Amino acid sequence: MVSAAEVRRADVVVVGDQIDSIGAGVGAPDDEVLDATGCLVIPGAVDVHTHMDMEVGAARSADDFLSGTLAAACGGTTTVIDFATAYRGEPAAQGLATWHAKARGRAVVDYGFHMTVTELTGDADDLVAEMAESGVSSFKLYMTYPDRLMVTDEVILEVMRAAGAHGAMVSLHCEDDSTVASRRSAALAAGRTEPRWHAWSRPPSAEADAVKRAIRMAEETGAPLYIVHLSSAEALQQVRLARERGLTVFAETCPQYLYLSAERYEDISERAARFVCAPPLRDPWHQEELWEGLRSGTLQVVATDHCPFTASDKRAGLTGEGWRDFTQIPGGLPGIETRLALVYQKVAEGMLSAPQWVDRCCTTPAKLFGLHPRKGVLEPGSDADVVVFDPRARRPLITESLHMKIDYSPYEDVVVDGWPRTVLSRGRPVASDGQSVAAPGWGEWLHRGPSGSVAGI
Ligand code: DUC
Ligand code: ZN
Repeated sequence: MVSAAEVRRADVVVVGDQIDSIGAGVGAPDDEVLDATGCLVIPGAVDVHTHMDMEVGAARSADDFLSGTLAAACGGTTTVIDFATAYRGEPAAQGLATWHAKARGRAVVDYGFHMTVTELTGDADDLVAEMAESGVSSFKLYMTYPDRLMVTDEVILEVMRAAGAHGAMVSLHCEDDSTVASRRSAALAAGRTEPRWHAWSRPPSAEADAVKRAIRMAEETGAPLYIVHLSSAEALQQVRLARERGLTVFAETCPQYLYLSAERYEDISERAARFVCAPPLRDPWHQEELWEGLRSGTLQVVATDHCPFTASDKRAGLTGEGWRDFTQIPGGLPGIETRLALVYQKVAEGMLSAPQWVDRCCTTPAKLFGLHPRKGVLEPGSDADVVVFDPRARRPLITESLHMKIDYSPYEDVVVDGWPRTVLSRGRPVASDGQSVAAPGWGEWLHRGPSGSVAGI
């Protein structure tokens, strides 16, 4: 059994939908037994960054709450937190209701929502209090995408102040939009339309500048800050400096930034567009820095930013009529099914410890987003979300072996040393040997409280 603290030999007794007891020789003679000999038994993984069934221009992320959570289950993820969005002119409660309707009766594992705020029409305290009552204790704000999502620093400061006072978490997409906007215009004016110019228009310095600004605002307001999808060494350095100063700043990275690089944009075929995401993939050397950030604890979480598009959706672009330049390519990559195994790969290679793997993929995300101790740990009283992970199950991450609604895999050339053999969600099998045995609607919505125990993370 692997926890965020240790590896030990133990039996885990599940009664109903919860963990009852853990230890050597616990359990009764007539209990049904799931033999996990030779496997690692870990808490169900928690993915705090997904975009299911999300409209982006004429496109829509390919996985809905059924297919996406089914794929999650097959890959060992038993809790997801998706981003409900209140678009401009829409009350937060309405955005939340829309996302409830997308997920209800479809999700096969438990799920919660963050609230994405795209404007502030009333009092930030009222918004945060209303969402807290509705079970949403985290907010996401964008420092880029001026057309639909970006908010001003004034709005960020107001939401931070209110969130800090209510124990809620503020997540920020950090890319400095003035840099992005001027580089975009320059590239387009010069007729540079290919995907590689997408990466050029969103350089690491734009991410680092925004991270620095975000940290300054968190310091000013005293609110905890969570930086989503950190992708570059320069941004990582800003997080490191802030944490060394004792600020309550957390950051996640994603498998695409750990495994893939900007070389993908050099592909002259249409394949390059499949790797368009924001922030973009970076030069290969950033990957080592990010892994080291995870190992040392400067980065606390691996989440996915799961936002898949099919090859034809990427081709059709945001207009639906074929993209004419990189600004019209829907951004996002699939990842909800492959995260746990891709991070475990570095345990197999000796770079991370097994407890660090569990910590970054299961325990800390649950703690930061108000789900602990119900999720993210195997302890008496926690939900019986259990993964029996077989470290001998080699698996090529090819499209045919995955359940995400995609017709290409970003990790076609990767073979991982380990895959979940059995996955339980609240005591019930939802995946077995990489195949789904889940029931649509089994997943329950999670009414989340304040983040609580973030001290020491
Ligand atoms: N970036 C992406 O690439 N996809 C989804 C949202 C985002 O910010
Ligand atoms: Zn995202």
